[in-house]
Amino acid sequence: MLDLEQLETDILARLEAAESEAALEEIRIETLGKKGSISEKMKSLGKMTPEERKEAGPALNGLKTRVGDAIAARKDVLKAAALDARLKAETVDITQPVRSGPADRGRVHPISQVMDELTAIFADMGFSIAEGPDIETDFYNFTALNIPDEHPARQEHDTFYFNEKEDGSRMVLRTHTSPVQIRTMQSVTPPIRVICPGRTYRCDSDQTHTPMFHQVEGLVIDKEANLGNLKWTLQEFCKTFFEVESVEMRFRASHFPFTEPSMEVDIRCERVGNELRIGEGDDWLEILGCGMVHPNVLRNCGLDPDEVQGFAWGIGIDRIAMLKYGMPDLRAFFNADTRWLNHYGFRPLDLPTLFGGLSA
Ligand code: 2U9
Repeated sequence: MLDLEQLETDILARLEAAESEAALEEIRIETLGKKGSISEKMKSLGKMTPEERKEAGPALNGLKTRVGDAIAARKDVLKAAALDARLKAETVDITQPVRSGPADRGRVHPISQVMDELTAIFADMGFSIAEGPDIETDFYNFTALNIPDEHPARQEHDTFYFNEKEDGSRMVLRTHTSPVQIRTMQSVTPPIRVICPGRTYRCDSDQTHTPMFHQVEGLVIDKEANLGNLKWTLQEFCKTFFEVESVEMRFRASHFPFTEPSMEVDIRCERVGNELRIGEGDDWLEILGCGMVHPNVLRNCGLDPDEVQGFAWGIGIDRIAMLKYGMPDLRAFFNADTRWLNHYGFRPLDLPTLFGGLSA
């Protein structure tokens, strides 16, 4: 039996020295494989006398089991060591700065920023936000708004017309967002408090006009909505939007077909070098138009002017964005110049809110 003890000692020593799973597999085949040293010895059991077999059988079986166990144990050790080495090699240095992603590099366009600000301000006052199509019928863009055929306002608006349809009608690119308020009045029972931000189009292009521009219009319809409510709403809006304690506003009589009376509104301001200060100074700046909704407009939407009344206003978004953020040239808004956007744009995750700050 001595040779079995020697064999076992040799095999266990080899296993202890094996440094890889491949080396272990080699030893397994050489010992327990079909032609392995232990298997060969098992085959010789058949040629032994019963007495010899009685002693050699259990000894060989014991050896086979111990070698099998030793291979499995060594395999576990090698696996654990390999995992250890991998974990050490793959450690993450959490002191490294986070790699920048699209959310850090991208910028929100100032117009989108201002639209988000307007939405936050008016939503806080209880207004809904409504949107509508850019391509409109003549009825929604003009007729319903008390601008009948041949009315000079149709020319004043420098309208983009589509080709005539078979019935002689022509679709238009909306010249204001007012059609959205018409659709709202047709579908919502008063009281109504809604703002309609969006793209508008007029055939006009110079340093202060682009053929596509943005407006936000507001509409309130209720039993007793009045000029006092309109004034308060616009004053609150201006203070919050320009982020100042107080604003002084001047309401000048004007004329729009869809409102009566109609007003243009200026706010007090001061120019210091290139900077514009809102709320103080000796200068005035026109920022919006407004008025009480014309009774004809209410009638055109199926409302009774003896039952309800309302007020409305319109603001050029591009213009108030320029005033608030000091961008000198309107045309740069639409040039898609990433250097301009990197300079004037806003971080995508800094959403404007009233509690967190509009432009902080
Ligand atoms: C309905 C009834 C009335 C919206 C109004 C203005 C006055 C106005 C201009 C501001 C700058 C257009 O972008 S701008 O050039 N808008 O002066 N807008 S009242 O009145 C409405 C709208 C809808 C149903």
